[in-house]
Amino acid sequence: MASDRPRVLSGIQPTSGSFHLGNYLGAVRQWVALQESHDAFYMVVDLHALTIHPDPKELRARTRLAVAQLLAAGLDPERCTLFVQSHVPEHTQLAWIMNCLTGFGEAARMTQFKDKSAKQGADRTSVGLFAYPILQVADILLYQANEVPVGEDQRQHIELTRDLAERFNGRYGDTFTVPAPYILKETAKIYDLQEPSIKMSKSASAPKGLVNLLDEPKATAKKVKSAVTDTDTVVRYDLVDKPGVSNLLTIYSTLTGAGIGELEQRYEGKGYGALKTDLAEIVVDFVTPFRERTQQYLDDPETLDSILAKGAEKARAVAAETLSQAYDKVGLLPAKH
Ligand code: ATP
Ligand code: LTN
Repeated sequence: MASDRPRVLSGIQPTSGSFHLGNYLGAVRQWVALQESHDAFYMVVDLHALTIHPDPKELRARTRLAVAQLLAAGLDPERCTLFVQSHVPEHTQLAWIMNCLTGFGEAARMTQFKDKSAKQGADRTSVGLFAYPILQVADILLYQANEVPVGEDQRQHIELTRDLAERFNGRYGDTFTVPAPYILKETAKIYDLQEPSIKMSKSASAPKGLVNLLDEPKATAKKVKSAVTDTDTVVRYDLVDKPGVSNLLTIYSTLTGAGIGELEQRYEGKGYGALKTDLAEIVVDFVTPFRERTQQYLDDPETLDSILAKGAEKARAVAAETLSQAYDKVGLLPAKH
């Protein structure tokens, strides 16, 4: 593998029966592109998923499903390292070191934690949810990643990663690469089709606002056609005054490669109906083969398992090396074999 390439690393949770359009356009699409130019590590973060107490059978099934969807989206195990987080025990080991380096107040300021714990109430919020971003820090630092391709909602967690890498390096000597977020401006935040002021999200969106890639394509077409726009009729990109239309233009532009300006011209005088009808067809043309490919991977669990076994082996080689450096730096006594 070309180790002179810059390294990228990212992860996705197996917490849903399907990826949604926000996951794909905001993150996974970039993962696919970056495997051509970078030394790429991608994982399904099953340990992070435990913070929402999934049913054990469902978690196992969704972990496989997430891998199948990543392959269907275009990840190629010959071009990237694809693995499951819990197959590499070094993640939780480095997480402990990072826990000890993080201030309580610092962790309490993470906005995703604040939002989620406020929704659930303090009694139902686990220490795991509190420490979630710190496990993510360990995920990234273990691989000495230069860049982390994610959506805008993850920016604060990458900031924390940078802070902890610098703190560790300052205290114990240079050990970790300080990573940068890789967030594409155009697709950093895909919005809910019904409530274009909030991000499309598996946990916060109502079904009509959420496009799941594995849904029945006909139902998806209907959702796109009934997306909320505004009372005007002009197709123009304007996130402040026309968030609904702008979101549709972003999705259209990213899936087809057409520029936003070009689309504004194409739909001049035609109104929102034409835009939505065409976009519905574009989305259906995208999800239909995606569903088929996902199913094919699911139908062949042996191939899936062998991809994951190779991925874990490659990941572990890197992770174990970093962990042993970190253990040594903080002063843990090495075990003699
Ligand atoms: P939740 O909202 O329930 O926390 P999610 O729908 O954001 O979950 P995740 O599994 O947390 O899904 O996200 C996986 C990746 O997809 C992350 O990189 C995240 O930034 C990105 N992502 C999620 N939703 C969007 C969105 N609406 N627009 C752009 N990127 C997104
Ligand atoms: N919190 C991330 C998932 C995640 C991640 C990572 C992303 C866990 N570990 C490491 C990038 C790098 C999310 O998408 N909700």
